[in-house]
Amino acid sequence: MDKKVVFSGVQPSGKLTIGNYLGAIKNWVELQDEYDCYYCIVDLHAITIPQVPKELRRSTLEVLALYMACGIDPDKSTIFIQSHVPAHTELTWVLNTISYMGQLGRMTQYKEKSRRSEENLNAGLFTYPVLMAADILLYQTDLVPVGEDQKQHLELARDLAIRFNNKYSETFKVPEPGIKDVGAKIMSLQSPEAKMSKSDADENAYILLLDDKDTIRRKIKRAVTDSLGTIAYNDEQLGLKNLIEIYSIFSGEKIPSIVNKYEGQGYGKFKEDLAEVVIDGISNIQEKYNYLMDNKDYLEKIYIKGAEKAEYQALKTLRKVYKKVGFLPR
Ligand code: AQP
Repeated sequence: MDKKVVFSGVQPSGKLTIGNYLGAIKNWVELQDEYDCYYCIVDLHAITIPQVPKELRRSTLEVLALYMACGIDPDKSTIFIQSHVPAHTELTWVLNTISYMGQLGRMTQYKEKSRRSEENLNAGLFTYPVLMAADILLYQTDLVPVGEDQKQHLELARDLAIRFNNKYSETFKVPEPGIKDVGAKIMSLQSPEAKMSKSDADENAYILLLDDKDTIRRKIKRAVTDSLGTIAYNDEQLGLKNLIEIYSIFSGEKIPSIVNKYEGQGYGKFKEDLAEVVIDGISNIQEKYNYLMDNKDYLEKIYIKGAEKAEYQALKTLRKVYKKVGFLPR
């Protein structure tokens, strides 16, 4: 029997945070044996925000190396760069024609990013979720492992699949979201009511997968907590709640056991230990990453092979779509 399909991606729009890792990539690794996985570096999405071309090229390679350093195995999963498979933009065009302006205007990420990008309020920001739907639907995806912030976009991908199927007959699989209970929304270390984001202007708000040990210790020490001074896991102590979740996922220790262990102690000791847990959790990734970045020829082979495999699958779906909408075959 054919394996079910997984698709997910990360934008090469800056260094990856532990939010990207805990909310997405770490979960991807666990799916590789059971599913046919497509893991994409979504560079077409990244240019909806101004990028420096030279840095975008470098970031794309860095994200590829980070995927592999985190445990994505190119022998098991297809790793590729979005712009290398033109079917993504071609399907986007078709899906644009069945997307409603009203629904796109209600997307939270569009509202937030357009507020932050007033001088660059481009149409790409608006149609970003349609491109994301195309990414997913091209591979007849069953499951999309993402963080909580992508839930609304995934809902749109499902709507578009159903709308197209109803209009033209069964064509797309309707994908399911794969969102974990813990770790799906790692919060900013400086404003724990906002999500940790790699494009945050305040670098103390996030921990990067490539931060060095002292930087990690410093950022965790400075993380905003509260004045209650007691270790507890609840919604009144959002900063602490976030730190406890990070501790739990990296260490594998259950949340009640962590709270028990630090009960009666101040935040200082907990933060010190948390820093070491995070450092421990990512030092292996950093080592592998450095090795891979010294082997760019190898990385190139991986993304060329990945694009070939992805394109083969993507074109199967695109041909079907073109036929259904009435395009004459070449
Ligand atoms: N804070 C987070 N907690 C849990 N999961 C997260 N993800 C992102 N931030 C968190 C998940 O990471 C995957 C890739 O995200 P992306 O790079 O495509 O875009 P994003 O969601 O917009 O992430 P950032 O870090 O906030 O990027 P910028 O700052 O460039 O916009 C997704 O599965 C996402 O859910």
